[in-house]
Amino acid sequence: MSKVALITGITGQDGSYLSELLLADGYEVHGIMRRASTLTTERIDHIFNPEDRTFIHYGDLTEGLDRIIYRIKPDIIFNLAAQSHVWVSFHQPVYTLMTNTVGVCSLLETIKQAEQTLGKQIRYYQASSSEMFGNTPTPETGYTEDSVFSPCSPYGAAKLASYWLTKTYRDGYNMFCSNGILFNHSSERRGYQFASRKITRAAARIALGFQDKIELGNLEAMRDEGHSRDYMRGVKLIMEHDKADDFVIATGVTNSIRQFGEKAFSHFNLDFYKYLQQSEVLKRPKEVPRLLGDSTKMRTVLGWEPEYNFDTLIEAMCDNDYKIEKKLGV
Ligand code: NDP
Ligand code: GDR
Repeated sequence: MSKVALITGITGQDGSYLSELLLADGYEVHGIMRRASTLTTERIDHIFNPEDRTFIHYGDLTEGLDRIIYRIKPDIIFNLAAQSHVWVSFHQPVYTLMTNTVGVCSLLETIKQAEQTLGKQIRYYQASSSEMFGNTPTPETGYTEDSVFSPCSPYGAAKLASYWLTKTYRDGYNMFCSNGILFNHSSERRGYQFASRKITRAAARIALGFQDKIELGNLEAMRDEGHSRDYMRGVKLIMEHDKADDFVIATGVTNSIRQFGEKAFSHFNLDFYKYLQQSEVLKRPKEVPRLLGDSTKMRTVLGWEPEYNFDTLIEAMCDNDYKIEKKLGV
């Protein structure tokens, strides 16, 4: 019989890649999706077919997940849903905490009760973030699972509370609850509001003559950026491991947003600085200056290796955006 997986945040970047990996491995995949006034299933339309082990349920992290869990009786839950935008978290801090922390706590509590009622173990994955390291000085070889946390945004603080809740339920109730501490990852499916995708899309549009400038905030922040598909392979390994634990997933290389911009624009033989406008509004009250991850534990314990690097990630994103924007033609 197929294992039953439930994914919150299935309409997001990571949810779509994870669904593909789980389906390829024989899982029955259920996803939770919010009602929206516009279509949000673009990333998963190609895989969802209720006649073939894939199901969508309307729900929200803050309400009603118990009904779905009792109905589908999952073996494993991947909690990827979040208000995932750091800049937005400064503008909507209470909402961010309601979703990213209170939502997580009520989900863990529901799982605890459901394990007893249903008489089975339900594995739980928490999408933790490198934003939790915040202002902790970056170790030479990168942050590890043992580094000190020092978040500096409502998003980072909310994710850190949920990281601790996940550990608390693991240690306190002997539940299978694991944290993946994932560093930045983008892809051809990255949301357009994040710096990486905003840059590759703008570069493609400028190359096509559809746009004439790009507005960005802080260019000096450094990020360790990988590809979402590689990272979701890692998440699956974390959850199929024989014991619940916490793992850092990162490439081990860091670059500034400035370097990302230069590389993406040079992919189209464009000079980044000719089109750049700097905006104060896009800056944050507090910024994480330099993120670099050390994923030695992932590599040695679980045998994980990323396939993409900084250059191949940017190439893939630029080529994909060029294709999309050319087809749109405006
Ligand atoms: P996305 O922003 O692409 O996706 C977020 C998903 O969460 C969407 O499906 C969104 O639904 C859903 N969602 C948001 N709020 C709620 C809610 N209240 N109830 C139910 N669903 C909700 O993020 P990613 O796929 O990039 O990231 C996945 C997770 O990993 C997030 O938790 C993020 O914080 C975390 N993370 C991401 C990293 C990255 O670099 N990508 C790094 C470290 C952690 P909708 O489509 O309706 O908006
Ligand atoms: P981040 O990603 O905050 O690292 O969170 P984001 O792409 O939003 O910012 C990266 C860096 O770029 C700078 N920046 C801009 N950012 C955005 N969004 N828009 C701009 O116009 C812009 N100009 C400059 C930012 O100041 C920042 O330094 C991502 C999310 O996926 C989180 O969910 C995840 O937890 C972390 O990565 C790890």
